[in-house]
Amino acid sequence: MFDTLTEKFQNILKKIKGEGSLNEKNIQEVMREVKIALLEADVNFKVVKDLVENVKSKAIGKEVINNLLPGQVFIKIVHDEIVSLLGNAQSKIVISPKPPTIIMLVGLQGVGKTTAAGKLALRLRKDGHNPLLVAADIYRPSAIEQLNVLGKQINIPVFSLPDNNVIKICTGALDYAFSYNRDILIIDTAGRLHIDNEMMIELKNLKEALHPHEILLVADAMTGQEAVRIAESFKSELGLDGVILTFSG
Ligand SMILES: Nc1nc2c(ncn2[C@@H]2O[C@H](COP(=O)(O)OP(=O)(O)O)[C@@H](O)[C@H]2O)c(=O)[nH]1
Ligand SMILES: [Mg+2]
Repeated sequence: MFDTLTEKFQNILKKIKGEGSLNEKNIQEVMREVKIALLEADVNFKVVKDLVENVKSKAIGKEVINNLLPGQVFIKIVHDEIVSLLGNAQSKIVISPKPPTIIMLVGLQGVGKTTAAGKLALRLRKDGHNPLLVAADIYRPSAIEQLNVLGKQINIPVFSLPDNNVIKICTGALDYAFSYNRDILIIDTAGRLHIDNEMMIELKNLKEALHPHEILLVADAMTGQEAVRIAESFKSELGLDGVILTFSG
């Protein structure tokens, strides 16, 4: 999603870079294109409206008009607004002072949980941690194997048990982490095609048993407003500490 958006913005910005001067009229035109691009990317209408208003008033306020490099000033204003729209605040994963830190990855089937588990493990290892991947997706026969293969590729241990009780698997993983000094558990949970009660109950039980430090939702950014709806649902049912967006496009 953001790739197409970035491309569209680049084209729009190229156009205004070429303008000798900017005036209220061409600012209006550019902002109309920015607005269409954002709406096509399924960004919430109200968010788009606010962004366009902010940029317009800042552009005029900062005297983009008559500036020697109007395009540059304007580009910076638009850029800053988009960064703030997508979220300025960078929050780090909370690492528990008492290891192991437990991170639960949740989300619907096929959104990229297992892949994200691997990426997260790599990132945390770079930061000096010793993560352990935990195979808690017990319904699809290939899911455990997929995590095992991934773990081998990136040389990070994977904990699994031939058991159909996810709580047992995860407490087993905790014991393993204590014994082998793994300071972070990344739990790859099972998703479903749609939000269903059974999945939520399983996740709630797991949460109650493990007291995870972080519950992160993995969602597909390509699904736009649908991803927002899913996030809201997980947030109210289970509670979320963060979201990992994947891009299937
Ligand atoms: N293009 C793209 N594909 C992804 C991304 N994350 C995962 N995938 C692919 O999406 C498919 C499902 O991913 P997987 O991690 O198995 O999803 P899970 O069912 O939620 O565990 C796999 O074919 C992945 O290679 C991503 O960020 N971008
Ligand atoms: Mg998976």
